Amino acid sequence: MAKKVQTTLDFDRELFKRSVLYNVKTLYRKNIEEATDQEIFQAVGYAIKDAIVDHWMTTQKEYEKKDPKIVYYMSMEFLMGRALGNNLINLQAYKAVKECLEELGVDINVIEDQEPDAALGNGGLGRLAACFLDSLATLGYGAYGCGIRYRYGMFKQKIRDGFQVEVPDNWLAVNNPFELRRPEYTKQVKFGGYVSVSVDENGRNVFRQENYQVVNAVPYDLPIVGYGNGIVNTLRIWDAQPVECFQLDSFDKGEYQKAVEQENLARNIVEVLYPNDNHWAGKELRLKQQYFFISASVQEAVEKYMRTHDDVRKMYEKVTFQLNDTHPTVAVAELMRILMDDYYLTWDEAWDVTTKVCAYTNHTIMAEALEKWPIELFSRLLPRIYQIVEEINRRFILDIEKKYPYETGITQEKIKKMAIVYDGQVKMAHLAIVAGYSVNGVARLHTEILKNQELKDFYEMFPEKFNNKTNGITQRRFLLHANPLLADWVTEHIGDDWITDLSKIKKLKVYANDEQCRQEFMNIKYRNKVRLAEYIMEHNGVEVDPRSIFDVQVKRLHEYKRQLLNILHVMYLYNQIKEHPDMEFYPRTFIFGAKAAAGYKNAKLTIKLINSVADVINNDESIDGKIKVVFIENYRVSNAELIFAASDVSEQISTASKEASGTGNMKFMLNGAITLGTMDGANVEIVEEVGKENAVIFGLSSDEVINYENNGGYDPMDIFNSDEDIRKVLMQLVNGFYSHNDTELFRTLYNSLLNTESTDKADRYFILKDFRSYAEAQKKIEEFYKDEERWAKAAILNVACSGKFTSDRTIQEYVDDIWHLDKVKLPKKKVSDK
Ligand code: 26W
Repeated sequence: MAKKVQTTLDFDRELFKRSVLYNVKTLYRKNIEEATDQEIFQAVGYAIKDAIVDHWMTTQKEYEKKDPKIVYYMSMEFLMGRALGNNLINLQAYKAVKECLEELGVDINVIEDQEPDAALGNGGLGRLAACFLDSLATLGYGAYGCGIRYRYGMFKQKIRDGFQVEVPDNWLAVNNPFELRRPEYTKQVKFGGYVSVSVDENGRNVFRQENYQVVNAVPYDLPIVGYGNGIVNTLRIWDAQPVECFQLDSFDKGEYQKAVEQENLARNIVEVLYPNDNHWAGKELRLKQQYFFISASVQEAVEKYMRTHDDVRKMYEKVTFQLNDTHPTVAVAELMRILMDDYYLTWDEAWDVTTKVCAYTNHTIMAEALEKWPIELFSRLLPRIYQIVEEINRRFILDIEKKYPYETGITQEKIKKMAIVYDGQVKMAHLAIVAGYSVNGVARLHTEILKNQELKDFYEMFPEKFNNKTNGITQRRFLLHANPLLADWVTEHIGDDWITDLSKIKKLKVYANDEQCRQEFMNIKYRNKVRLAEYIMEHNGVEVDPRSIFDVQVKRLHEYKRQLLNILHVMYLYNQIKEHPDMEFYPRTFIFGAKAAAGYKNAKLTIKLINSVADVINNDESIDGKIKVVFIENYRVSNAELIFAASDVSEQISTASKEASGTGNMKFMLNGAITLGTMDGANVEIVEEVGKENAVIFGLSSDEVINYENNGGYDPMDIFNSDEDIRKVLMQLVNGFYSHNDTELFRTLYNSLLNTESTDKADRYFILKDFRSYAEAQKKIEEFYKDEERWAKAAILNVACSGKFTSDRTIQEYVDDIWHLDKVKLPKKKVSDK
């Protein structure tokens, strides 16, 4: 008899192995020795999906029976990463499957590596959505993720000659064994045309969209497995299909044209994820994508509710929509449209439902990220939706006039700042705030900035809507799956409660004082560094020493995140070592990973700079390998899991006030890295939890930054003129030192820091202003690391104090304060032990 393994899945080892062999045979007419790794991945994927489907059906039946309130998490992005390993973890079947595969002569790591990442997102916002789905299922809340099944996800990044090259991510090229096509839930989505108004027999106005183009939205469901509780929720992503309308015998020229356009619309709409992070490009196709998945999702939500209820006016009792940033905000008007045009609710009735259903999360204060659609485009594409938005705006302006009557003298100013439609534009954030019953930021500091600066006027008008929900991450993926050595070590010491209740991890604190534990901990870190060093050797051909400090900055490339500050500091250190060859220096490996939006010049140039610096420094034998610089190609969820586990230093160095929260910072902390950061986003709360002696903080505060900004910036030339070391580094950008004597290659980076023409454009992100403080902080890191005992203590304390940053806590707060969902428990099944 095989060993007993605790799983919620009625996990039968023999059945699983038979199922894998059977799948290999029927899918590929091969036996397992003949099958490729990819084929075995497919076979394993289907075997696991089979097991999930039973739980999926049971869960959905239970939801039908209990009729709990559910949340629709509406998001343009879900950055799921790989599904296989995560599903096994949450089914509590990982170890059993690993052993079964071993018995079949198969290495589970090799099989996991066959799966392409589901990279349907850019960065933080998309990965947050994925963590939230994991937590919702684990906590037993009914939830749908609603999104788009992009044909091409986030581009794959290749580095050629140090430059980023974007390669299409054809993630569906082979086949996704976990997805389920649900054509029976197809919806029609209408674009363009015009709106006709007529009066029906009851004297009601009837609004009809005419002469429109229509696209079919076909859903694909992905299972979201809760940890150890048998719950399986659904991520529903929509594919676009042309409607069958070619009647070859009966069309005139106009119809033919329209049919071709319709088909093209369907073909284009879900083609590709826009690879912009924090930058709004205003593309027509992007608005089409937004309305496409929102219309389909809202239609489905209303229909689903009405299948088991009879009064749509009470929909808010059972349904809530969370809008993940403003990208899904057309949901507000789409819900109004359906309620009024299809269910004949009055405006006031529809508004009552809508404003009790929709809630909005803000993820950024970067001005260039704000969505403002030109009226011309918006009304042409979505004529009925635009009418509704206009009416919402008209009524909102009446409210403004009531709150700030004309005798106050500020009415016009308020209207100008707050109107939804103004100056030829539709402002999506304003629509989300006015129609939403909740507006939340994603870290305490971020929410305060929203209330006191960015959204001050709205806060004044609707103080009750504003609340904070500090982000979190799932420890199931980012510790249990990503770092099995540390996960096992934690469990050995404090038991496994932390997997579903991360607050328990504080029990680790006492072990920070235990010499043997510290050694065990550092040994695990070392082994994870070896694992990453092997990955770097394989992918970069660079040898790095796992005994050096692994100093890591991985995140999207953006000027406000200041990868440039990091690499300028590396250039400075290199100068120091060259000038003082005998100075004390603890070996350091600087690791970067980042994708730049395809059209973002300075970001792409920063990647080139990092690679150029790497080239020079890594090949300079005179420095004895004291510094290595590595740029990890194609940073994504799957290699992130390796990277966090192996990091000593977590670089979180955004200009204070700019990073809404950050979530990478939490993943590093959970894996025992020390934060080197500014007082920005969730760093503030990280330091609060772990204590400032266990992190290294530097730089301007967010108040100081905002102050400078309100007073026209500062003059970086003062620093350039007075600081010789900084000047030398800056000159190296334009004297060809890192560019084979090409003095122009990095000129725009140089100009972005110093542009002598106007001070307000120069160094917008306070890189030079913070440089010295950063360099000192880096020096502290070195001293800190050399004190092995203190470092190990601090690293363990970082793990032990990470409890707050689980997305389980975040989701519970959303449930308590915003969603008010009912928890569902499945009847416990007996665990089998075949
Ligand atoms: C319209 C273009 C665009 C695209 C993406 C604008 C804005 C975005 C996102 C809101 C950018 C984003 O991912 N923001 C990040 O959200 C994370 C989750 O809350 C935070 O942790 C990050 O600080 C924030 O930058």
